[in-house]
Amino acid sequence: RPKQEAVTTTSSSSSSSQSTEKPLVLITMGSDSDLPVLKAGLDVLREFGVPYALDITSAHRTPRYMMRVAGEAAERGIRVIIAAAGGAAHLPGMLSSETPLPVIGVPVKATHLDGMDSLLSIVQMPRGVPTATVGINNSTNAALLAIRILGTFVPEYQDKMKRYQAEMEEQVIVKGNKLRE
Ligand code: RP5
Repeated sequence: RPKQEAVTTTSSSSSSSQSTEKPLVLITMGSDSDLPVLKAGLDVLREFGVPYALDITSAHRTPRYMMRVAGEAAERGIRVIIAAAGGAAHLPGMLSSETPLPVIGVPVKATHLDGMDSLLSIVQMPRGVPTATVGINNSTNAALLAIRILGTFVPEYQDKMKRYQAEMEEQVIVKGNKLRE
């Protein structure tokens, strides 16, 4: 079985940020070498108190396991999948093809092509298999988008998102005020 990050072991096939709560977001990646890029997004999910599961599901090295995880995600109670991959980044799209859940792809800058290969591999999906795509290495936005999706049916997350946006606005205004002084 593919290696998993040692967080808190749950009864599922992955790990969760909160052992008592069922994960709502599955964060998976093509390789453990993608994990540093996902760190910022994991921090955001923790900040918002969103239970998540982590996994490694390579489209090329573990295709059968990847399809099994995708096929079982919805019945496990997962509501959004975040998938990071670099190079020929087929993971997010393949997950999308096997699950009815929203999938957010994070292109990872893993090669000499500066992540453009990953970005184009993820964003250019055929009609019928939508896969949201954030900027190269931008796991922060992947997590924030996942929380916005959860916020459509969990008021707590939408309230936290409103506060996050208000704080962000305030910080920029304060910086502008300082520049104008
Ligand atoms: C992709 O190949 C992974 O998502 C990773 O970004 C890249 C390199 O993987 P490793 O060779 O570091 O395992 O499948």
